Amino acid sequence: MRLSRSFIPTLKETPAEAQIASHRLMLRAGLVRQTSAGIYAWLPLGFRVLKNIERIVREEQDAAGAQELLMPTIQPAELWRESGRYDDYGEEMLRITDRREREMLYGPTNEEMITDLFRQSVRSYREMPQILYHIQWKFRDEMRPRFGVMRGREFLMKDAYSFDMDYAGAVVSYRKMMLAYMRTFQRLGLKAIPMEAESGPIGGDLSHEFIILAPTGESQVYFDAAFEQIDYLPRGGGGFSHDNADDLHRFFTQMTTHYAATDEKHDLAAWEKVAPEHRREGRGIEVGHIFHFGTKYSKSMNCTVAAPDGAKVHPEMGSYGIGVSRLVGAVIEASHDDSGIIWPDSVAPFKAVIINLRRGDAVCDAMCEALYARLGNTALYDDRDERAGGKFADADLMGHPWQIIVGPRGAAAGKVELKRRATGERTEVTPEEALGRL
Ligand code: 5CA
Repeated sequence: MRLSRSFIPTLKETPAEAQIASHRLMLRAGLVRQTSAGIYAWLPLGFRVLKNIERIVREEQDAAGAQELLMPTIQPAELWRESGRYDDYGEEMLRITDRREREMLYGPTNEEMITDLFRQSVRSYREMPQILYHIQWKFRDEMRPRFGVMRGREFLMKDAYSFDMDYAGAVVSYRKMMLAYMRTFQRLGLKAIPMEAESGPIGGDLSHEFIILAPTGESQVYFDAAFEQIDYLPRGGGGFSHDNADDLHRFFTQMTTHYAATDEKHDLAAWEKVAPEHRREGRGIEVGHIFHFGTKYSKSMNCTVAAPDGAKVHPEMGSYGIGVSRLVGAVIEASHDDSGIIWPDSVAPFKAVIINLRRGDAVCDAMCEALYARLGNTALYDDRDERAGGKFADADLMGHPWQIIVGPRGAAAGKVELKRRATGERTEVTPEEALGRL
């Protein structure tokens, strides 16, 4: 994309309403704009990041054997009356009446709807187990929407639902999803820690939150530094496989042996057993939450599957959420400096920005155009008629992993400057070498 033709409305001033770095930077770099309290429009730069995160989440769900579908945002109230959650959900639920006076709602989550779809179609143990997921907008009329996309009212969630014949099967599904989560967060450049959690309005007896550290996090968290050493994506094989029960057991044992807890579940006696140099504590942001809730919905909604002996069994269920839009903010919280965002390569809206320091100079223009032709839509070309300082500041603010800086002196000698945003390291190279490095 040519910056001169793009819709990336950056701001020079720091918006007064933004209290935390990610919110400030998302507004300043032109990623989002608020359209109502807690509701945001995703502008081209922000939308590219959202799509990249969504793609990684999807790839890891698919790799774990979950199947993608898409359920609607608007749901009938009857389904929620069946489960008993229509009244329980309270003011957070946006209730809507259609022209025929039918009660509808904008879905805050989808346990009821997936259970309904499942009970209509699956009859036999032969079709089990199943894990289904979608990536869809949710609405929760949060009392205090804040911190930008971090706690919005409308937000994008990946929610998966597992159906198993028995508890042992449900535990395998739960572990598979947990592994998919750790792989997902590592690919996003995040160190997320699974912490035992309360299951709240979703219900159930087994639940983990996935927390990343950030000074502006909403809860205080404590964990063993051993988590920082675990590699969920080892190159050249090894690691844990989703399809191997021993691997899943070994994985889950690691996740639950090392100490990790939010303040709600913090256990001082257990904490004191962690070696002092291994104790990590700070504020945490919840980027995912998984639940095993057994037959809570399959029973209340009369969903049954025939077992081999013909008996009708209520499937054991779990649900698994990732805050896709929240992750855009969370990645920025984890990776920024005073000048702006520092995108991990995996989610960056553009791999690189080509900065033309002397627009109108034939050699600079030709070199930039040639680079841009090679990189295409994976690069942003800053072809604006602006002073160098402004271009550098915008490039740092937008946080592209690489900057290819083309100035008249270097260009005359067939060289560009390649800057790595994360380290600030600059090297003089030929355009060909620069392309090779990206
Ligand atoms: N049905 C379950 C799992 S599918 C569920 O709804 N879980 S949840 O309530 O914990 O939400 C899942 C994830 O969505 C959270 O971990 C969080 O990352 C994200 N999330 C929840 N509320 C918001 C919000 N108001 N704004 C942005 N993200 C949110």
